[in-house]
Amino acid sequence: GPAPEADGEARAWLKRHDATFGHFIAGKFVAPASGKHLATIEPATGTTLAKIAQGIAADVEAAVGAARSAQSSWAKLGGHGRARHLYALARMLQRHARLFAVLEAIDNGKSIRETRDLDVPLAARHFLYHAGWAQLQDREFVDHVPVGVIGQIIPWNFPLLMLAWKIAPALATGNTVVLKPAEFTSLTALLFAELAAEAGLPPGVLNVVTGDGATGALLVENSGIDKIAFTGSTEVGRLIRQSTAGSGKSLTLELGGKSPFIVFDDADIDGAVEGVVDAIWFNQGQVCCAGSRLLLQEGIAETFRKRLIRRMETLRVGPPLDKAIDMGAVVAPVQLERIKALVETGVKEGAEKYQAPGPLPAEGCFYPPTLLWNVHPSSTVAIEEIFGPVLVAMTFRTPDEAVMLANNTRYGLAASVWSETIGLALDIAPKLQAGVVWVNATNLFDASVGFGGYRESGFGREGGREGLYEYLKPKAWSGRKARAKV
Ligand code: TXE
Repeated sequence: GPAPEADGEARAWLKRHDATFGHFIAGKFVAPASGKHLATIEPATGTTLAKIAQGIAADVEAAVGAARSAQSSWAKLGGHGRARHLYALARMLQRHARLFAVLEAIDNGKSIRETRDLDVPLAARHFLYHAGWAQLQDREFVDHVPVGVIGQIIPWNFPLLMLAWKIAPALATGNTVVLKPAEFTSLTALLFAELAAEAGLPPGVLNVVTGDGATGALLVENSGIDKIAFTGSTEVGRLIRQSTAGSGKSLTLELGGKSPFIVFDDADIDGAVEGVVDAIWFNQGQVCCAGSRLLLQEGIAETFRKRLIRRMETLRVGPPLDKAIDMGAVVAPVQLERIKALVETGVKEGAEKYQAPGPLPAEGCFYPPTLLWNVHPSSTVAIEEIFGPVLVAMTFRTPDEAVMLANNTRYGLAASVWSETIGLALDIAPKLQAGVVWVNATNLFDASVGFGGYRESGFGREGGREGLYEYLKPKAWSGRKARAKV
């Protein structure tokens, strides 16, 4: 196969920082107030990649203060001025695309093909898209003002892309940000902040405070924050909702999912099999909108199972920098253990287990593409988000039954419908309780489309026009001269 992607530039960047990082506050790295660091592990090898700062209240306070000081001049810069910065951030990502792609692959465990072709270009696209909105802002949004200082907490599955989803709309609309990346994957956020400052982003507009969940909780509780935007687990989302209740802070939550992938008898089966590969084995299944529940109409179930298993035989799991692999490593040992335990439960509760037979690397957090067949809708694995490369399959007879099974979840993030009958697809799509529905497709993301969930998948949207309003406050104003005669 092709040679693995060279990691020299990423290693050199780590070395330049002695593989030890402070927080990024007011335009520069600062040592953590606690003096304490956390190790961040390379999931494919289990070795320590770098040490990141453990943020405490003093760090959060300093970052919020820097964001507060920067906010009014950032807002006064106007839409056009901010657009220039957002374009510069997009160009910065494009210029350093390879460095970001390699660092992300090493830090997260995901494959270089994905970081190179999806994570980094989609992140750049997000800044370009929001630069466009920023330019329209001075005229199109005159009855809106920025929310202010935004605390943003992101997960480890798409570290750079989630950074982009969070900060691009916030900055475009005149807010400043304190970002808390996930403790497993903080490196691309730190690199981004450093290069953003070099690209001329004013100090304090983007601050990065690293640390674990305790640091995140301190950010949520900080009284200088006007809004929290969170992506992560439903459990933590619930805690954040409780702790912001009554505080005057606004909140958006993008949480877990258990999204249905519905295949009707008349679907293009090969297309749908490829769709499944994308839905559940992309990013090791660590995707909030992963199509993790396969619902098959009875007439094609057996054919589908055979073709899917044949396709699984071709999937390769291996080191993230190997360009020939289909799946890299899971993010951390704790996630690997969680996946293993849930699969065991699934089997105990009656599922048949199929796994891709390809070899796994001897070291590191690797788990094979897995199919659990004949899963009962009330089985644990049909209900819980596994957040790994594990697909659970069940069958249905009628379209009504498909809708009922699909909606039989506390989540409501995404859904995917496969049928060659347009009338059937158009009938089913509106009945699905999900914020995003794909027809004969899956896992499509675009900066211009609002993404977000219903029910326990959270509220608020990222991307599109609706995503902008999450970072704007309506402001009705009038004066004597403006008052209309009645
Ligand atoms: O998520 P957490 P974890 C789901 C998925 C996964 C499970 C556990 O099912 O298996 O969650 O993952 C910060 N106050 N998803 O534990 O803890 C944390 O530091 C404020 C789905 O890693 O939610 C990190 O930055 N912040 C999901 C971020 O929250 C807190 C993506 C997310 O971590 C905090 C990730 C607290 N009390 C996990 N506790 C998706 N929907 O995309 C933690 N954090």
